[in-house]
Amino acid sequence: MKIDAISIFPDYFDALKISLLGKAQAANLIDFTAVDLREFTHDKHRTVDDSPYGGGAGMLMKPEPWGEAFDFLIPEADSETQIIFTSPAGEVFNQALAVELSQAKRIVFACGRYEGIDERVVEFAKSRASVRMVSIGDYVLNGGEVAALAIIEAVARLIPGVIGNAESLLEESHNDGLLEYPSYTKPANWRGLDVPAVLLSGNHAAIAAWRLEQQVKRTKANRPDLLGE
Ligand code: JCZ
Repeated sequence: MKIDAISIFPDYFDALKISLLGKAQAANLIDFTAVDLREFTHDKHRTVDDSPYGGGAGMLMKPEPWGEAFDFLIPEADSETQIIFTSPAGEVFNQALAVELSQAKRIVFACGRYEGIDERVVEFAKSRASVRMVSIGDYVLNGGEVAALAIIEAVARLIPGVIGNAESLLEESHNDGLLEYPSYTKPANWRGLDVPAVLLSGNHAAIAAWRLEQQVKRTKANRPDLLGE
């Protein structure tokens, strides 16, 4: 999968060189490029912002550098490219969307800053590719880069070969919409805290029942919405 990001802070994406995603790039499973939006300006100060028509607080990203960045990355309409504008006003990201995006041939992330991007950029982007506005949750970040990183990690780990242990993915996928049960490793007693006895019992039916009970208890406490409550 080819992944690009347009940003005034391309260094944010250096994190993708670390760990599994770094290895996935070395193995050519994903090919990531961050482009600096300021490279598509022409004035001495490399200006990317301007004040909003109609008034209001703060600055907006002006459309012209975005248009040139899209011309560079997607010079003609491409039905195999997905453009994602990270935005608190987008549809909320979830695992189902991660699975859908993991099938894409190419994803271009448009990462805004300031109070966001001139809306015509979104309109224009639709003439080059399939466009979605995506939020990673109901809180406000300073820009779209961290949201894009979260989406990239969730999507990339679903690409065959990126995660060494395919079993992990399989186990995640049959969780029946419940949260994970709590897990423990050695030592059996740590700072006076015991691992639940059932996990040391060797009784696999009892362990499975205990884990399911824990999942339901946790889901009720932390995510009643998942139980329709
Ligand atoms: C651009 N501020 C892009 C996305 N879920 C979420 N929260 N905040 C964002 C976000 C904030 C931004 C920009 C300026 C995304």
